[in-house]
Amino acid sequence: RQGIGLRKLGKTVDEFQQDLLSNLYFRRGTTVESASPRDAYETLSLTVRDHLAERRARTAAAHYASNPRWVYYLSAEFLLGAQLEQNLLYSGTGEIAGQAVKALGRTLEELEGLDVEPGLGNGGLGRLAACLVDSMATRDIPAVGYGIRYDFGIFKQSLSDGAQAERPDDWAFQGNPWEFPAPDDRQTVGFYGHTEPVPGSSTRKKWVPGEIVLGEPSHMLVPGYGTDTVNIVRLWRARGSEASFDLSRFSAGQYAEAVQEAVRAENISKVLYPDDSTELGRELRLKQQYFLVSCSLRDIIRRFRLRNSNWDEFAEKTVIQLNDTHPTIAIPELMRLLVDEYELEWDRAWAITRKTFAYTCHTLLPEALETWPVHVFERLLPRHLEIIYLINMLFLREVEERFPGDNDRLSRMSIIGEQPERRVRMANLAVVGTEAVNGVAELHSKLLRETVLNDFADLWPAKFQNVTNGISPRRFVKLANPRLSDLITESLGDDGWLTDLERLAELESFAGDASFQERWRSIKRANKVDLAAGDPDSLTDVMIKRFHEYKRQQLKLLHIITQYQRIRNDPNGDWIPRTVLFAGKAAPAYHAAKNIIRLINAVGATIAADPVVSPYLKVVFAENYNVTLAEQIVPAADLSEQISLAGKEASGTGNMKLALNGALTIGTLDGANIEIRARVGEENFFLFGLDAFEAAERKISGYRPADHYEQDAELRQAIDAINAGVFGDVGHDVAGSLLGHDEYLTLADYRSYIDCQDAVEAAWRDPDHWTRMSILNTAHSGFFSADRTVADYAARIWRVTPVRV
Ligand code: 26Y
Repeated sequence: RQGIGLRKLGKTVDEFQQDLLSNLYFRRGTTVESASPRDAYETLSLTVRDHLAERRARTAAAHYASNPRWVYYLSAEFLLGAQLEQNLLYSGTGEIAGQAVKALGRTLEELEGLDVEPGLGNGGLGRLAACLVDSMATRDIPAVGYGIRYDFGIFKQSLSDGAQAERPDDWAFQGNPWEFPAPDDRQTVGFYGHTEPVPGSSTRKKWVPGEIVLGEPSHMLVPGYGTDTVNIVRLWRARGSEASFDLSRFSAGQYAEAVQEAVRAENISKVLYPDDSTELGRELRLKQQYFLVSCSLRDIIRRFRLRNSNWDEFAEKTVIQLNDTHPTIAIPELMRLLVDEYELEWDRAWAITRKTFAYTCHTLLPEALETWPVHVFERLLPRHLEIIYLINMLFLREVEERFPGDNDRLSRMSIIGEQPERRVRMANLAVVGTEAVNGVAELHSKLLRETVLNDFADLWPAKFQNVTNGISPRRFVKLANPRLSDLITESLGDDGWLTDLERLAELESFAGDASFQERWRSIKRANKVDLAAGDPDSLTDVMIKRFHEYKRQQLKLLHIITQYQRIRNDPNGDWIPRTVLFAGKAAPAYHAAKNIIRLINAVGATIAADPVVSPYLKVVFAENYNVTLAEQIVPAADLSEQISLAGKEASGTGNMKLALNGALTIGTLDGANIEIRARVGEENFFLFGLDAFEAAERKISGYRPADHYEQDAELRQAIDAINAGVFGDVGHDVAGSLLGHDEYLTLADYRSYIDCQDAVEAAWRDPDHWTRMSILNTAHSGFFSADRTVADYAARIWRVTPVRV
């Protein structure tokens, strides 16, 4: 603290209360008597924030002094989750804050209920970004996350007659106490326009943009756990310049026209695109991407120049991680800045650029690979297209040298695709312009090398790596599951596992202990009571993730219908009560996924109305799945559904959260499921279905879903029930697509899945056996800490060393 010369922040309840009062008076501008709950929430948040801000100031001072190598994590999405509870934990003020707040007539729980999570992401990729910045801070890695401060986050989902309805998410409507605006660091971003030659130079060009937009940053604090480091996530918001307001039109009464330019500018950061994994190719999205990249690179360069002057040091001091291809225009943008603005030679600029970037791929789905029509690019970013052409020409020359005369290879590898129209292939650009490329689970990285990026792996085998994803144990165990956390801490003797998650292996010695098992079960039961989704003694079976056909919620649905029919056919059977809990959003334009949601709710309603089946089977759809809801569901789950078609789910991270909290997985050999199974033990994992190789074979050899329908009576009865209208008139489309193409081999895996669910029930009948398996899942999930993920990136891709504050 001496370093930054501050007075002490409150460390006792009394002092904390003093700080609350001064914040209430001086920053909130109100009094105890007239304070609303919102005032109390804001005041508490500001007071907690001060504790982190003090550490932030010391972190910034330490970083400035050591002029370290920095990691910059560029991501179009950050799903940070609610901030208050996390920041109480990370600042160590939870205890005194609770008491101080109580003395003022409020409770922490009440105020935490007012904390709105910034939904600035769609799903896995956005949440991964949040877990990684958490772990970078925890590991004392100098890092900044860069993203977009969308006015509207991921839409709010509700059900209306069982169908998904969407409402806008104006998340900061009442203000956001966690964010520090930094208007002095605003940047100017150009779009459109044309380029002009620069006399005397063959590579440099002058870009004259046709539109100028301002980027205003604000940042959120990202504290490390158990260390003093506090990093930041810097989020950009688009604004019109002063000149974008047309005063003369306004004076003439043309109010809409007077602001139209400003509105156009501000639309860039207006809303998060709600599509997960399906590329739409809207110009505004490309604008968002360039806006993020342009603001962030200028900020990175500004920060570099605070302590350095030689461009040859740039790549030593900087590594920029691209979270999927969304920020890939950073590659031509850095070239433009170095060549056109800082006047470096092309080859020198290219060497720096290639060494600076690394790229993480999160998909294998062809429809998720971003490509932009050349004409869109040319209009919006004319100079960048020229640079891409030059990068491509030089790159193809390199390929031609290695593989002379192999024209097919050249056209596959080209950054510009020609068929059916000319498009810029962002993944190709990302591979060509980076030092390292990684997938997010072993299988995914292998399939990237062997399929989608095979030609590139031939050319540069050493560039390709795997870094298996991970999750924050602080958020997804400590905060989400306090009961389990307390038991673990008690059993291990200390809470060091929170930053050294492999220590959970020490739980193995308790797995067979009857009284420990009893406590384990009672915690799970209490978590189910809290969740209140169904009978706490029923098997709580959860499928929580975005709705997508490749994830196969429709397969889970076929199992539910089969179970429903079995119970109806044998009402006096020895049935195991089960609560099936779904949660997840479908992209608003993804009709097939929305139909699956409707059918789930229709089936759920039919079952609820059936007195024979409803004692044994309940289907719940929890609306508006987000990080906060995940934190409530995950600790209560008995069974984790990870049933994507093998070869389609890059990794999955919900699978890790659930296993870590003692849910058993029923899953395919896909993504990180494979690594979970390898670690928790195959006897503690319910495996079914085709593997990725078999799935690909099945497709090639002419898959006929009707064969399965014809040969499997239970399957036929389930589909016939849908078509006969047993669940109302919804479901024809779902059944039609299953019997028609069944793109994701749902019917091929049906029998194996049903039989595996029977094995789940057999295991559930023996509570000691089940509990033992549950304990072993937690004990052997330590590998899936994002701290390990970050350590892998740091050692093998970033080559950064920690800086202690
Ligand atoms: C280009 C646009 C349509 C787009 C927008 C969002 C494309 C993709 C996405 C989001 C992708 C995503 O969330 N992918 C998930 O990333 C997780 C973290 O690596 C993986 O665990 C998960 O398997 C993968 O689907």
